[in-house]
Amino acid sequence: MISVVWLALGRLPAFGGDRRSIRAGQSRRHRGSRVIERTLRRKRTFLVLLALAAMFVLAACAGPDRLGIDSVVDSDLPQNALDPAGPAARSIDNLWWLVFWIATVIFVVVEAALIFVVFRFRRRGGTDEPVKQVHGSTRLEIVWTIIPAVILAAIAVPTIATLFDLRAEPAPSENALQVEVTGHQWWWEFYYPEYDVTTANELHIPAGRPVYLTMTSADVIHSFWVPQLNGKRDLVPGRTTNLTLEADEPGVFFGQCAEFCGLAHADMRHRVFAETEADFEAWASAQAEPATLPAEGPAAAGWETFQISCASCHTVDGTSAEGDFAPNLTHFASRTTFGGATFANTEAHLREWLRDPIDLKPMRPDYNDLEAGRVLGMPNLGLTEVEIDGLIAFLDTLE
Ligand code: HEC
Ligand SMILES: [Cu+2]
Repeated sequence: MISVVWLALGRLPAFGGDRRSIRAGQSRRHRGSRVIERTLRRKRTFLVLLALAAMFVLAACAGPDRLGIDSVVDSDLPQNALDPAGPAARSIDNLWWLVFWIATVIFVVVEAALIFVVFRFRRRGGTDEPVKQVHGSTRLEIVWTIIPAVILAAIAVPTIATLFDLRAEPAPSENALQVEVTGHQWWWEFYYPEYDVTTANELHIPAGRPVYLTMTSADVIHSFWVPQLNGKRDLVPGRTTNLTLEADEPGVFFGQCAEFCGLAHADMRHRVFAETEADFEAWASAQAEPATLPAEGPAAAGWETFQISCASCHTVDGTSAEGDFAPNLTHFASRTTFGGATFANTEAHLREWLRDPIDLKPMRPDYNDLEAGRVLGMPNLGLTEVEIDGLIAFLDTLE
């Protein structure tokens, strides 16, 4: 937004240096130029006002929490990278502050020198004598080349050290938990090979123990980012990349896809639930259990509908539903959110989702091609209210 304002100011000749040339022209061409200058000034005011208006409109984009998804955390800034909650994020934070303070000192020194020079050497007493020129001074040129070079070299040392530290795979002695992450347009798949557990959007990890993510993408480039736990790392189709997460204490940490990946990029979020070792083990072994199918009632009717309308895309472990194009729903009821961790997992949201998924989340299922392995969202399946009741009852059994 600031750059828009600058653009508005900079593009107009009636500002800064160009004004002088207009003045010069004015003496030559008199009234005509004065009219031009007035028009330009009006246009400039208009553009500045326009940029300010756009700033307020865009700032209003962060709307209220309509879907109730923020109730899990009690922070106004759940994605604050300056509030690190683990060793990797802390080392980034330390580096950030180091650079910040160095930059602050430079800023103060340069501005102080600037102000001093402006006042000390200002034009006095109406004399028009030219000031002493230092243009071409070799000594000055060398000094102001060496000083920044030394500063940059000094900053490079901790920066590069931190980069290598962050990239290092945890030592075997650290007993890292392995998780395979796949980015999809527009949701996250998490697979725990040790437990043979697949889940979506909500990553559970043991606190105080490193978690080594091995990541790839099923379609376009995504980027995994949980600001309180580590920096960003891209997920690239056809390649694997790695990232280590570690949380000091149990807690919930928010993240989101940090690389524009198409229509619903903004709704491709994730949550990390850091738990005590015991809670994590309990969670993992519950997730490893296959589903038990309901024998009767609306839930059983829901399972019938599921087999017809949903099983081509979704998997429910331990059943005939083995679709490989969408979030694994075996323990869907144990998740707090769905749809890229964008909607609280409540009956009301689920009903809206099943009536028309695109109404909740912008997706393009009209481009789906299951044969080619391309899925760009969940289609509107034209379900009746009775079918939806059954499906909700069925999904509710998947704990
Ligand atoms: C053409 C494939 C397809 C079919 C058929 C399909 N879905 Fe989906 N479904 C998806 C995709 C893709 C997503 C992920 C959407 C997203 O978040 O971007 C999804 C997400 C969901 C979610 C949210 C899961 C989560 O954890 O985020 C639920 C619940 C769901 N579908 C239920 C159903 C039900 C019930 C049916 C059958 C009536 C069904 N789906 C049919 C593709 C499909
Ligand atoms: Cu993405």
